[in-house]
Amino acid sequence: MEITLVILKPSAVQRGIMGEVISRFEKKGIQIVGMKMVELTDEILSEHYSHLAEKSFFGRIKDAMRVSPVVVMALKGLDVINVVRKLAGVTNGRDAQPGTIRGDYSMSVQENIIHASDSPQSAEAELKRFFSENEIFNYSHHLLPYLYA
Ligand code: YYY
Ligand code: MG
Repeated sequence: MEITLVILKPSAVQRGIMGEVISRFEKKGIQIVGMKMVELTDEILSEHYSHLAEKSFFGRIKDAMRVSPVVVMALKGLDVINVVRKLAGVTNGRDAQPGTIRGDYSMSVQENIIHASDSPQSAEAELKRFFSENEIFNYSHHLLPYLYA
């Protein structure tokens, strides 16, 4: 089992689609093992988007993540890092396939509804960045035998 980090960005909060997006993960059979609303700081965003520090839009995307609080989620499942990236769709909402979260809800690159970890290494670092150990829960998921049968 893997755990991945998802952020419901200000675009999800402002548009009032947090519930719909969370619902997609639940219906897929992904277990929510951590979830909270937080205001992100410029410091934590500089770390989170450090791979984009040289880009001209670095300041702009950090500001966009501070327009409102966000919801950070820890999601657990088999191969869940990959599965959630597929559910998210490609970065640009206009290119993302219909049926994906970005494909269904976004017409933008910046305002693309969710962040999702892109590898086991980034999932590990990102979960540590946004959650303390006691905020990630281990509980039995009664549907597990059916979900993965
Ligand atoms: O992992 P993913 O979110 O799909 O894309 P990244 O390349 O890691 O970029 C992070 C974030 O930055 C992206 O979700 C939107 C924003 N962004 C942008 O506003 N303009 C770009 N040209 C590239 C990325
Ligand atoms: Mg990324």
